[in-house]
Amino acid sequence: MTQTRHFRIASIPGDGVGAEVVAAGRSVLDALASASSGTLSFTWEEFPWGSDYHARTGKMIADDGPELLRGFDAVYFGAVGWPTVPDHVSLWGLRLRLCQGFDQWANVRPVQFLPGITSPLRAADTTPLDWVVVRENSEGEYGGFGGRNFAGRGPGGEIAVQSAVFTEVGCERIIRFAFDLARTRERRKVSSVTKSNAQQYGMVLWDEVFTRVAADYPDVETESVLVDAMAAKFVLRPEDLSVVVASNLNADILSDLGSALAGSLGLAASANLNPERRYPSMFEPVHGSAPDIAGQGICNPIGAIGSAALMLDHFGLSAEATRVRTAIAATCAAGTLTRDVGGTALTKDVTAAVIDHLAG
Ligand code: GGG
Repeated sequence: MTQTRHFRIASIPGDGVGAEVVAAGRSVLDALASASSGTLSFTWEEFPWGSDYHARTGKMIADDGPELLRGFDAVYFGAVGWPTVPDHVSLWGLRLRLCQGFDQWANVRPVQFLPGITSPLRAADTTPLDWVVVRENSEGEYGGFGGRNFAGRGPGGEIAVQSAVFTEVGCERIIRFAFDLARTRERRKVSSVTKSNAQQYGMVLWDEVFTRVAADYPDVETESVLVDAMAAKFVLRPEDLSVVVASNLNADILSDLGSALAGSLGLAASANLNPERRYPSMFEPVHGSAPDIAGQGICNPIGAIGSAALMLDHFGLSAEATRVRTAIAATCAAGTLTRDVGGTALTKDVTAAVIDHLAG
């Protein structure tokens, strides 16, 4: 008898276009379940946290929010950020609170060139490129350490300190994660990114850990590249990349660059993983809340649908994840594209096309 695989997903649409793209990803997964003849099912519970919730309560998430989420198989997240709440308050109050609270220390951000989409780098019909940015997601520049000091200083004399924290354990686990991921890819290569010539403590520790860990993976090619040089390499020699591992801030910036080079930030998917599975992992498009286009039905749902595919991978449903990715590629190849990638299709058109292509 075939077993039904059932997953409970907490959805947090968040702010702006978050609601539109989460609805899109959710309907793709529901379509997959409907077509599974009862062998796959998802139940969803939606949580209304974000900047509107902040306007009503003064908080981005309910006090017992993390506790409520703990029992779910995954969290599916939209976007955070709205002009009514300072960005550092909304980010720390929701996304970073969940990532750090659930020890989602590995943020996986694939950079994928899709058929039918012209990138600033290359024509739509050239061989597609893909690489993965692995972002340290728990410490580094986003550790939250620092402060502002007014003491004894007059106007214009304030000092603010923002410390980056690098622990040997934190560096080692993300670097090993990157090497393990490289072993699953055709090109077994890890590029480590720091700015250790200028940041001589934490990033030198990162470099040392990278060299030590690399010795355990003699079958994997390696390189250590400064972040400024890596930004240039993304543009000039992207075909030389496979897995790029970097600190929280550097990988945040590089992954946005990668998705822009692939055609649009709206295409980029991500997974915030707690690899030990002690806590739920969280899946979200890389893009933010896009207040300029929110509510118009024109945002690109591909990043969120790709994030749903990463969630399927996490559930061990790799065949289903591949089906979703194949349907995304077919949708783009057929020219059903939103405005950000040169088309005129609406969010709902792209979503419906992906669902149609699921059938093969
Ligand atoms: N869906 C991702 C999102 O809402 N990102 C907003 C943002 O500013 N993120 C910064 C970060 O990734 O740390």
